[in-house]
Amino acid sequence: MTGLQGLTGGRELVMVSNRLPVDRVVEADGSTAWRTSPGGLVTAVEPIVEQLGCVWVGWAGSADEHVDPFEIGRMRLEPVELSTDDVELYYEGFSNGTLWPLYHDVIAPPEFHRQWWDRYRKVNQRFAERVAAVAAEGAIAWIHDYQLQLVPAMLRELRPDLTIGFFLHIPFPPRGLFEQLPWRRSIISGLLGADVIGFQRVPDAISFRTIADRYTHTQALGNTMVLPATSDAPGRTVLAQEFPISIDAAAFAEVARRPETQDRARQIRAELGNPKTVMLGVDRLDYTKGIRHRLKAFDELLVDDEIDASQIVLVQVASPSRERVDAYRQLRDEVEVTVGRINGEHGTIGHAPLVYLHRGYSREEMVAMYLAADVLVVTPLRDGMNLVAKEYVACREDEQGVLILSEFAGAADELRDALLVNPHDIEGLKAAMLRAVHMPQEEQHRRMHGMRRAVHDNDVAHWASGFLGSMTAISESRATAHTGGPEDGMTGPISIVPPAFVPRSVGDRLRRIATASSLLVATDFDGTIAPIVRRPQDARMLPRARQALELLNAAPGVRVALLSGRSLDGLAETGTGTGGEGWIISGSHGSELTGLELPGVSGADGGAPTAEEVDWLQRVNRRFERVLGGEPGVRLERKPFGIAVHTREVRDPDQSRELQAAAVELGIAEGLHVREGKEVREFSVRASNKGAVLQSIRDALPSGPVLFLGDDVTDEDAFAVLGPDDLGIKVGPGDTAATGRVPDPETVAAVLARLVELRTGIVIGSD
Ligand code: ADQ
Repeated sequence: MTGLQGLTGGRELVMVSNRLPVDRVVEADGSTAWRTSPGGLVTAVEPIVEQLGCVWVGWAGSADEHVDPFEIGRMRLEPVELSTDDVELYYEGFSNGTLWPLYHDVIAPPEFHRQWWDRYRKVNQRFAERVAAVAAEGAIAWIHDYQLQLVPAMLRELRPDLTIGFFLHIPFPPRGLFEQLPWRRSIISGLLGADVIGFQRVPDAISFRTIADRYTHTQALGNTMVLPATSDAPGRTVLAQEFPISIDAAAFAEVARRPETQDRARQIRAELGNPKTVMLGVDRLDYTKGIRHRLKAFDELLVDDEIDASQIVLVQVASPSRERVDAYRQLRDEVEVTVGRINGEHGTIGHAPLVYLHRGYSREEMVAMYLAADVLVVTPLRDGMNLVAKEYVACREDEQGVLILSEFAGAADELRDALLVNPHDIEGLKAAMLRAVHMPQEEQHRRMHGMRRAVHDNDVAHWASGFLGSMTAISESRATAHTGGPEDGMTGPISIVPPAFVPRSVGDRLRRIATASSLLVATDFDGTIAPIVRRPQDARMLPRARQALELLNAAPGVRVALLSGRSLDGLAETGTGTGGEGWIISGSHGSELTGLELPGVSGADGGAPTAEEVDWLQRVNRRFERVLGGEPGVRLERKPFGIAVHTREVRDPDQSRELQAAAVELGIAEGLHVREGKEVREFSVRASNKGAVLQSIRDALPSGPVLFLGDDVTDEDAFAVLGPDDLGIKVGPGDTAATGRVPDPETVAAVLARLVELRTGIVIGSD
């Protein structure tokens, strides 16, 4: 894994989690040592801190014990002490007896006790104080998981100089469940102390924003929550969105490639009696993981003689977890009785169809097990992500093996080529197990190939850079504000934080392109120079951005281009004009163009769709109108080459997503090109994109660097065509090919104003 170094902009990184990422082990000679502890959080985060170095604040794992700070590799560990009562009330009680079941679809009934809550608050305060005491000036504090949801606000109170991020590793519940929590308002306010709040899946983030909207005085603008100023705190913004976590896929693949790992995998199969099929389950022994359902399906297949007990083995690795919590003790008893019963009924002296392992293993042994397994069965009833599924895929360089995956795991969003199951549907689960056992190698190959690409493209470095990148963009804006950087003079008083200062990293690169003899300044419209608003027709370009673009276009050697997904007519609706100021304007994702003659791209008054395209469009419009036209909140926008389905005004986020999915199905059935945007799905009869049109525009102009700014996924096509001398600036969070990032349209306006100043010497004030 490479490329993380620049991510914190030289600031200290402080990780905060309930447990430190290490366990203390007693060696054979009686001495003690620290070993990395198993678990999702550690697996994901370890490779990041190995590269970046960090301070890590957390509990060392044993109650009533004081442990001095110590160092391992590039980590300085700062233990927080917990008493026996703290463990019982804050950890086993409120964290694992209230929040864990509540956030996992109430699979077990959550208990609400005021005493637990009271201790949760106190322990969170202790964590916040500890971080406040050890963090360097201006550090980035990254707080993890449900045990510490109050820490962001508590820490902000103590250390307003820090940039604070929070990542929730487990699901965030739907509103109907979260509202049961007597302390719901406090939890939301606690989280809103962060600058960035990350969730595993889109529905988690949507649910949080909806609830925050309802219970606090915040307003959601897309992924950003706007907190108004109060008498003792300035207004500020909080980014709340999904950042799906992943693994260090290359590191798993490397272990899998080692000859000794492959030998061990063969040995494991031999130890199991070389059965025809090895199935594997790997989970913390937790009631959310669907182990009971898995065993039930396996048992029924054996009872019905659908699988042959002598030809198959299910290896269930169940790592010990929360053994002092009642629900976990009961689960362990139940699983162990079931395993004994199944083996008693179907085993022979030399062969047991179920192998149950209740202990932790090294990374090498885990990988050997993944390689030995023909089928991995992952059946949680609810799971934030599930890294085991991704690890299995990362290890299977042979592109063999079948993954059965619950649709209720976050990983199901990316691993679409798995055999997706609803674990509550035992018949469906049995069918999937049978399919897996009999799946032809060709099909295994096809599915594994797709999944491997997903895991490698979105590895943990992507996750970390998305999350840290968002925090750093905010932190850089602040640092410039505090130290009065060179851009200071061009911005006026600003009431909302982060203020529109040009991040230093972007400022340096702007300086490089500003003096080129020819310069193309190209920008997206919505979300980039015009803030996102609920009704698309209400969007307006920020006056400061407009003024800057007009000055740039008037400057010798500079051309300004606007590249929008909107049609040219749709842009005109926003008062942007269609080239009156001499700008190059491209609409409909590159299908329309005005202000420059290009072959193959239609102008505002020429190059209309062909007769065939017109017929196609009419049919498409009729179908979309019939299927989606009557849905409340859906807006259909006819475009010269297609149709856009806007769902921003659909009130229920679940329904909005379903409608988007329905639109995509319809579009695919009609053979249209589909493009995903923020709460919009666009369909076009022509394949065009912003990258292609940007390339054509630059080819038609004198050669020189290009500045491109954009916020949406559709802008990635344009970032992708930029070269090393160009500058791409992504607005807001999310994966990107752009090399620069700013948090919001106000900062885009500041960037453009800065460019005007560098190029022309004219200083534009703030709006
Ligand atoms: P977990 O519930 O712990 O994590 P998961 O994502 O599956 O679940 O991670 C488990 C990790 O522990 C994997 O890396 C696995 O290899 C390792 N592991 C499991 N059993 C082991 C054993 N016996 N020996 C050694 N290693 C073992 C929480 C959330 C998840 C989310 C992660 C990360 O519940 O939904 O994916 O955090 O955000």
